[in-house]
Amino acid sequence: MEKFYITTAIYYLNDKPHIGSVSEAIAADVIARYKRLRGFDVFFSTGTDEHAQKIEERARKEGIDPQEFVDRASSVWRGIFDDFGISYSRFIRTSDKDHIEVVKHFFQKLYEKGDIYLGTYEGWYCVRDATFLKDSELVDGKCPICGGPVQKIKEDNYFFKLSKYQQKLSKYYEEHKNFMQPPHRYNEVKNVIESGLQDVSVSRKSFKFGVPVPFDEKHTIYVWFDALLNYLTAVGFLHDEAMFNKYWPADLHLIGKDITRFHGIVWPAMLMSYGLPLPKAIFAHGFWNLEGQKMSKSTGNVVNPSEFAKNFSKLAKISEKASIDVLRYYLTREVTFGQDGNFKMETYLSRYNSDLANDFGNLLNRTVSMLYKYFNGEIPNGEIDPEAKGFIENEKNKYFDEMDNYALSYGLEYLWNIVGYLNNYIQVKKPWTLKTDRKNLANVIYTLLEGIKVVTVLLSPIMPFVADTILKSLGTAELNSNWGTLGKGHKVDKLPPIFPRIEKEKINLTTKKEEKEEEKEMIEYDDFARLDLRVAKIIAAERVPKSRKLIKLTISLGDEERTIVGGIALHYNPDELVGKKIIVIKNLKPRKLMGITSQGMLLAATNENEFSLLTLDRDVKEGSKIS
Ligand code: ME8
Repeated sequence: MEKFYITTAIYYLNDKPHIGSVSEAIAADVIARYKRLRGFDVFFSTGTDEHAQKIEERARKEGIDPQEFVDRASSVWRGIFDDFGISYSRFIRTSDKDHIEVVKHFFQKLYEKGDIYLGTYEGWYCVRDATFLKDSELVDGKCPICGGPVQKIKEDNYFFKLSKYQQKLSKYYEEHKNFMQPPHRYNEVKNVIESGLQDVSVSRKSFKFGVPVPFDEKHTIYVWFDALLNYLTAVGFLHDEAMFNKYWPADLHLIGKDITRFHGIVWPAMLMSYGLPLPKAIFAHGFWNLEGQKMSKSTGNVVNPSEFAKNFSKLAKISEKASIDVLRYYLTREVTFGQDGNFKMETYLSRYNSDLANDFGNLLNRTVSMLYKYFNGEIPNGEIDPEAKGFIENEKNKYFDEMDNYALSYGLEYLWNIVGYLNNYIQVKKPWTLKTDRKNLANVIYTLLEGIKVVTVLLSPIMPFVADTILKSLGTAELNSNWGTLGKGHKVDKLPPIFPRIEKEKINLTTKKEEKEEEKEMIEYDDFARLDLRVAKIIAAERVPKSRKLIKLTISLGDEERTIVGGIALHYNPDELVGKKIIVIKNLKPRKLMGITSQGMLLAATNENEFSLLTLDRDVKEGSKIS
C-alpha cells in the first residue's frame, strides 16, 4: 500500500482556535480522508507548538507553571479538533518527551557538524510570532506579520549556518518546481533564496521555557528550530526506525502563507545539514478574513468555530455534527484552495441554502420519499442506468483529478455536477409517471440511490459526519465509491430533511438584491419595447468546463448564429436542449462568463423549487419577434 504522510503546522497556544487556524486542520483532514479513500496508508500529524516566550509570560501572569498552562491549552485544541472530526494519526505536542529528545539530538548533530556556532544577535524580535526581524522588515516600527510590538534584543545566540545552504537550496528549487505550491508561493520563496541568505539565530538566552541547548544549558533552543522538528518526531524519528523509514519524507506539509520562509528555506536547510531527505511538497494556503477584516484576537475579530457551529445548528435546526460538516463544506467550497477567503454570514447562508438544502438535501429527500412511496422504503431490485453511470463516472474522475492536485473547491464542483445531474434525472425520468411500469421505476430509483451513494462516499472527506449518517441509512458503512454495492431489499431509514432551508428574511439578513426587488417601479410600454426579444433555436449545447451551472449554447436567430451562456446546467442536460426553441433577449450587451462571450440572454421561469426555459406554445420560425 502506498503511504502518504501529511502534516499541518503546529499551533501556538497563546490564542484559542479560530476559524482561520481550524480551516487548515480541516483542509489537511479533507486531504487525509480523501487519500484514505483512494487506498493510501495515511499518516496525518497535527498538534501544538508550546515552547514560546509568550506562553511563559502568560503563565506567569496567571500565576501558574508554564507546563500546567500548556497542558490545559493543548487539550482545548485537541478537544476542538476531535469535535471537528480531524482524523489525525498523532496529535503531537512539542513538550512530548520523545520530541524533546529529538530536538536535543538534532541540535547537537548540527553543532558537531560545524553548522551551528555561537555569535551575537542584535536586532528585533516579535514575541507573538517568535520571529527575528531586520530593521528593514518592520512596518511602522511593528511586526510585519501580526502588526504587534517588537522588542530590541542583543544576546549571545547560537546561529545556524543558513548561508552555507543557499546554493544547494537554489539548485533544489530549480530542480523541484512543485516543492512549494501554489506556484506564486514557489516564486516568492525562490526569490528570497536568490536574493541572499543570512545565518539565523537558533537559541535564546532570555527565557527558559523550552528545550535547553544540550551542551550549553544557559541557552534555550529557538522555538522554530524546535517546532519544525515535530514533523520528524511524529513519525518515529530516533524512536521507531521502521515507522520513520516507512513515512519519511513527508508527502505534504500544509501551512499558511505567513510561514513559507521557515518551511521553504530554514527547514530544508536543516534537513540538508543533517543529511535527511526533504519533504516532497509544501502547500501554503491563504488566510481567512472575517467580513472583510483581518482576523485578529487583539481586536476581537475572530469566530470561535465550536460556538459558531453550535449557534448555526440551532438556526438551521440540524444536529451539531451536521453543522460542523456545513462549516467544513463552506471552508472547502468557498475559496480556491491557496487563495485568501472572506468569511461572510451572507455567503454562508447562501451556500447552505443553495448547495446543501436545495441541491443535495432535496435530492436525498425526494429520492427517499419516492422510495417510501413506491417501494415501502426498501431498495428495489433494479438495474443501474448505464447512461447515468457513464456521466457520473466521468465527473468522478474529474473530481479525483482535482483532489489529487489539492484543488479542493473544484473537486466539489464536480461532485455538484453529479448532484445536479441526479436532480435533473428525476425531472427527466418522472418516476411518478412510471407507477405501472414497475421494472422501469425500480431501475430509476435504484440508479438514484446508487448515484447518491457514490456522491456521498466522495463527499465523505469533506462532510464525514453527514456522509456517515446517510451511508448507514442506506445500509452501507463502507466508503466504497464503486457501483452496485447497496443491498437490495435493505430498508432505508426515513431521515428527517437533512438540510432544512433557512429563510434568510427570518433572520433579518435581507440582501441588497432582494430589497431592490421589492422597490421595483412600474414601467412604460416604451421601456418594454426597448427589449429585442426573439425566438431562437438551439443548435448545439455543451457544459462550460469547471462550471457547475453554466451551459454554452449555439443558437440560430434565422439570419445569424450566436453563442449564449446560460445558468441552466443544474436543470437541463445539454443533449435535451438541442432542437428546442426558446426566447432570448437579442439586444443585451455581450458579457463574458467563464471566459466565454455571451451574446444575449435566454429567458426562464424560476422559483425556489422549479425551473423551466420559456418555449413556444406553437411552432414559430426562429428569429421571430416577441411583442
Ligand atoms: O505559525 N486563516 O502557529 P500559529 C488561515 N506555531 N490560516 C491561518 C489563519 C487565518 N486567519 N491564522 C493562522 C505558527 N493560520 C507556528 C507554526 S509549524 C512548525 C509552527 C494558520 O498558531 C497559519 O498560517 O500562528 C499557520 O499555518 C497555522 O494557522 C498555525 O499558526
